[in-house]
Amino acid sequence: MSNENQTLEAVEHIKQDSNYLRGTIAQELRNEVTGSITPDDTQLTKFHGIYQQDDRDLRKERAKQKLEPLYSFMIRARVPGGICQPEQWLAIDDMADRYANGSIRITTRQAFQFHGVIKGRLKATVAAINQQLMDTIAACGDVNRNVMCTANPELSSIHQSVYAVAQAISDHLTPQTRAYHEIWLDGEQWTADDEADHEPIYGQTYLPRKFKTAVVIPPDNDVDVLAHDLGFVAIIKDQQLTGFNVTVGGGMGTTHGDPATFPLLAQTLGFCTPDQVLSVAENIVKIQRDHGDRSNRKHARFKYTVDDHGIDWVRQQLTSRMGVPLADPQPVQFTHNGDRFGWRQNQDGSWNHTLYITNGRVKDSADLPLKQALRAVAQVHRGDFRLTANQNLIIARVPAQDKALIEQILQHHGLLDAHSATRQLSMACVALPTCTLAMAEAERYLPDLITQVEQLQAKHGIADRGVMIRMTGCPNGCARPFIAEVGLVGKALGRYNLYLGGRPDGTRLNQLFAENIDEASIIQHLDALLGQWSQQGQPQEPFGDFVIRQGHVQVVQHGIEVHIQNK
Ligand code: SRM
Ligand code: SF4
Repeated sequence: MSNENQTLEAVEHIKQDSNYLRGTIAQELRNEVTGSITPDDTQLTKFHGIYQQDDRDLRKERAKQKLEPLYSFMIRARVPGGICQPEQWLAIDDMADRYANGSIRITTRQAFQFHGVIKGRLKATVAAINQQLMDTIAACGDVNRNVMCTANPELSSIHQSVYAVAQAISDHLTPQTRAYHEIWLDGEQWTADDEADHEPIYGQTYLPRKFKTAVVIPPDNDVDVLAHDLGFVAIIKDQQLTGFNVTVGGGMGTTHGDPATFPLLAQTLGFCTPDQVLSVAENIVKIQRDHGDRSNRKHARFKYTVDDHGIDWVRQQLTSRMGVPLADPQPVQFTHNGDRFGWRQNQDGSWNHTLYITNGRVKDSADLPLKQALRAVAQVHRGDFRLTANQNLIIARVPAQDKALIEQILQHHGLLDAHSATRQLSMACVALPTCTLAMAEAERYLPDLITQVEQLQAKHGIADRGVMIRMTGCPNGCARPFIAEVGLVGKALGRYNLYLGGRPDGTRLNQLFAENIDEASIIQHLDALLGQWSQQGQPQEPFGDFVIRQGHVQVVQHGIEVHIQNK
């Protein structure tokens, strides 16, 4: 392997010494002296879908009182392709109250998150998730994460077969270690006499970094396939799935002020048939396992492996590992990366209703009993639910005879209120108070900022037009801000970098327009730009295209240009 002579990152040693992700997690869970776990186990629990956090709103106050931070854990449950059954929804709803902070978070990768789980409840929560035929292993960590799949298209046999591919990739790339069952599900305990565990795909040190896969059905690009390490773009001819274009090397995460880090869009590698998909996925993962940079986690994502070696090198590697080359890619066109809201009918006569969920947070508030409403829906719903990659929820496959009942429940709870197109397109990551890496607010702030943008749009007579605004509390890019028409990326409390120029189909990176600005300045810039768009924009011209045509930002050819301000 080409990693052998590198000075390894500390995490590599932790993985190596962990006995396939066991570490001392089991013992730590029994340690009642502290609400936290050891730093090494903190790294390892990520592979089990668990992040140690503390309430950042209370950090200073607790330090003043000489108390340890108020530790709790975030647990992420994988939901491949975002499909979940009503019984599972009811169980998730119950778990949120029983074990966590009462809210459910739908993530930008079609998974569920619970926040505020205390150490003593971790095991019961993971066990409860598994009882519902979901799991948390590989929801985080240096492995392939929850596999995404287009949620949008009206249900058809094509969607079913594409979804089956996403599920198969997910199963194929799930770590095999028995540690998960031992620690969380009281599975048979490993003893030193046992034959060693093994990981046929990953090996003992797993991947150099997280790895993300998405499957998409054009023309929708709701999963933002080009932001992924590995993508499968379904090619459909005469209502038949003929195969997939394979894309590699996308990713969003960057570090402020470090020009060696940048977002990248994935490039197309070739075309594979449905029966080649698992071999492609496995071998791409193995290329990254063997050639990813284990000496520098900031340079360890597959996007850098692809960028450093070039796409032809990746092609050669894949061909030599598979024994056959991929075919030439097929032409593809994406039209949109948002969701389709409201009622839409499926080919079989059943219905889907897509609900806008503010930043994916499902909870009850004084003005919107959202969690109650969805519980009431789940109690009568005979289809399923789909979590979208835009943090929204589809009540899917509603039999025609149940449509009025579901509508009545939604109406009764105030969920049919209209939202502006801009709000429906918006996304914010979690950020404060739970995210340890947040530099600024996102989820708790974006809704208010959108209200101000709505006022600007109304003032300029363009209230009905949608602008895709995505906000993150730091440059890690969890709400994929670098492909938004307007990206706001946290720099410090109350201050953001403003990026402009993404395309509303997820196929173009944006570029830095203004750095480290506060709310007044954000509003001032958007006021001027939206005013120009209303006056000088061509009919149907997206805002992202307009700002480029006007020269406010440039078309970015390579991710390295994203942070270069176009003066
Ligand atoms: Fe993320 C780390 C939340 C999607 C890039 N992300 C984190 C952590 C776990 C913070 C940490 O490491 O301590 C955040 C937990 C916050 C909390 O309190 O819940 C976090 N990421 C999220 C979620 C929940 C955002 C959301 O609002 O939905 C998303 C969970 C997805 C899931 O279900 O698996 C989430 N994260 C993403 C995405 C979007 C995507 O994958 O489509 C990205 C950008 C794409 C990419 O990976 O390049 C993303 N998250 C990161 C990074 C930067 C990775 C990098 O390459 O540099 C980090 C930090 C890291 O890994 O070191 C990070
Ligand atoms: Fe946290 Fe940054 Fe991700 Fe937001 S983008 S959830 S602040 S890591």
